Formats: sequence, C-alpha cells, structure tokens
Amino acid sequence: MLTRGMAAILSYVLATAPAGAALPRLPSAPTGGAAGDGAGVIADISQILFIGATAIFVVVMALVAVALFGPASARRRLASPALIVGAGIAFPVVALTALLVYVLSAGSSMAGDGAAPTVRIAVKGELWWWRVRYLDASGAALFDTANDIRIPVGAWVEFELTSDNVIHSFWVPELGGKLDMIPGRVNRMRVRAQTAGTFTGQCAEYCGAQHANMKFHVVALEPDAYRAWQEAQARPAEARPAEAQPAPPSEPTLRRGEQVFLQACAQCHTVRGTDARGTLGPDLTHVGSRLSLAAGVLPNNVGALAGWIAGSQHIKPGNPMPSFNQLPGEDLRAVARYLEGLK
Ligand code: HEC
Ligand SMILES: [Cu+2]
Repeated sequence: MLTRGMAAILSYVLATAPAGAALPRLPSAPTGGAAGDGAGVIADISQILFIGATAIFVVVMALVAVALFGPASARRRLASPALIVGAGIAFPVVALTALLVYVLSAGSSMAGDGAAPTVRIAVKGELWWWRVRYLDASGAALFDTANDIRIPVGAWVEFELTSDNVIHSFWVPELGGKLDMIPGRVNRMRVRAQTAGTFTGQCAEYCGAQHANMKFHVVALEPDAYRAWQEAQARPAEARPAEAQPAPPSEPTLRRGEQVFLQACAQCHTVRGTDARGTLGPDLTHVGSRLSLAAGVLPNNVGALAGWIAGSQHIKPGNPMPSFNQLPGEDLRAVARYLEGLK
C-alpha cells in the first residue's frame, strides 16, 4: 500500500525527469543534456543520490508501516538493539563515507585530472554582461570579446573567473558545474565539450536589476573551425558591407557610421584598429560575428543593433550605457550598419 504508492510516485518522477530537457532556454545536465565531462559527472552524481535516497526512503517508510500496523512479533523485532545500531548508526556511516569518497574522486576527474588546459579564457562578470579575454599559454592577452565564447571540441578549456563589482556565478549547465566569480579572487573552472553545439550560460548568483538578462553562449566548434574563428577574432576591425543584404550599405554609410561611433561611443567601447579604445563596455571589434547582443537579450541583426543603441535603457534599465535616442535617424542607421559589418 504505502510502498506501492511510493513506487508509483517514483516511476512517475523517473518517467517525467527527462522531460526537463524540454525546457528550451537552459537545459540541465541531470535531466539528460550533458555535453561536457563535468556535466556528465554531475548527472551521474545526481542520479546516484536520487536513486539511493529514494531507495532508503522506501525502506524507512516500509519499516514505519510495519511499526504502526504490523503484527506484534514483527514490531518486537523492530525494537531489537541490533537493528537500531546497524540501521541507525553503522549504515549511515558506511553509506555517507562511500558517497564522500565517490564525490571527491568524481570532482577531481571533473577538473581534468590535472592535465594542462589547451585554451585559457579569462571571464569577468560585469554589470550585466561578460567580459571575455582569450589568453596565450603564458597568460598574455590575445584578444577580447563579450558574451560569446567559442571553444574547441574535445580539448580542456580553463576559465579564470573574476569580478570587480559584486559576486556573479558562471554556469553553463550542459558543460559543467557552477562557480562563483568573487571580487579579489580568481576561481578556475575546467570544461571539456564532448560534442559540437551551442550551449546557453546564465549568471547564477543574483547580481542586481538585470541579473536575469546576463546570459551568454558557449559554442563548441570542431578544431579547424575554432582555429579559423580565433584567427579572425585576433585581427583588427575591418568594416565590410554585410553580405546577403537586399541593398548592401554603401561605403559612405559605413564611413559615416564609424565617425558617429568615434564621437559618441569610443569613450566606452574599443574597436581594435580604430581610435576607439574605451573599456567600460564590451569590445566591439567583431560584434557583427556574435550570436546575440547585450548578453543574450537581443538577436544580432541591424534592426536590433539600432534598437539597442536608441533604447538601451528601455531594454536593460539601469545598465551603464545611455540610450542614444537623440541621434538623427540617418546617423543611427549608419552606426548600426557599421557595427553589423564588423564581422
Ligand atoms: C557610458 C558608456 C557607454 C557608451 C557611451 C556607449 N556604450 Fe555601448 N555599452 C556599454 C555597456 C556597459 C554595454 C553592456 C550592456 C549590457 O549588456 O548590459 C554596452 C553594450 C553595447 C552593445 C552590445 C554589445 C554586445 O556585445 O552585446 C553595443 C552594440 C553597443 N553598446 C553600442 C554602442 C554604440 C553604438 C554607442 C554609441 C552610440 C555606445 N554603445 C555607447 C557602455 C556604453
Ligand atoms: Cu551576474
């Protein structure tokens, strides 16, 4: 009765658990979305804890049922000191010690068992976006980008996580665990993607008004595609007419866009290869190549660019970028076209 009810609930829970993967925005590793070593380990640990805890719960409920409703002889046996010592002390000590050993060893395999990372990426939590800096083997900066991280499939990647403001938390559920970004500390997380794909990340520690709008992407690429991307990102900007446009923007439009950008935006944004060297906001050298804008809030296209520039305070109220709603329409279009062309 009681146990049969539990079994029915358990089978229901197990049957519906994989459906969690249907949450489109942020799939979670324990429900079947693991694409990285760390996420796989977390999924295994979750499963063992879940199944073990359920089994223990079922047994305890069965014993409670016997104690309440069972025949007198069975109830007397439940009161024996051997059962109390065995099930009440010895079993928890053995079970918890075994779990501790298992979780500690799983944790060290999540960190790549000490192998040297192939790619090093420093990520800084900003209000409310992600400053991303690729590093070479000696720790020197290769290039900066924002909210859009690309990694090679099958290689260990080390993230150096920091913050200069409040505590953020770096989390890509399909790839690995969750790690806080704490002012004054460098926390390191290792990740290895097993399959190519695009994985969504999210700040997982409340950090202020736009915390929920602090997302990012991690794209795992085949090694050749990764190398090509890395080389393109390291190059300075080269404004090009965007392809596949019904009417590609003319050269004068792009030049006008660059002028507006240097006047109105350069104090906060860098475009490598121009005089724009501001560092308060994201590096925009290759902003046209990103998957989204403003930390996962907008799609990346010319309309969204113009919308963000004119209405950034409407889209992410309280963020440090003012709305440029007084820009003449022509300048707004020109600067949006210019940024779109920065592939
Ligand atoms: C006072 C500093 C400041 C100025 C001036 C400024 N920005 Fe920004 N900008 C920011 C900050 C900070 C962000 C990040 C906002 C966020 O995502 O929360 C940002 C984000 C952006 C983004 C999105 C980048 C990405 O990686 O998603 C674009 C595009 C952009 N700004 C364009 C411009 C343009 C064009 C101008 C000039 C018309 C401009 N900005 C002026 C601070 C500034
Ligand atoms: Cu945050």
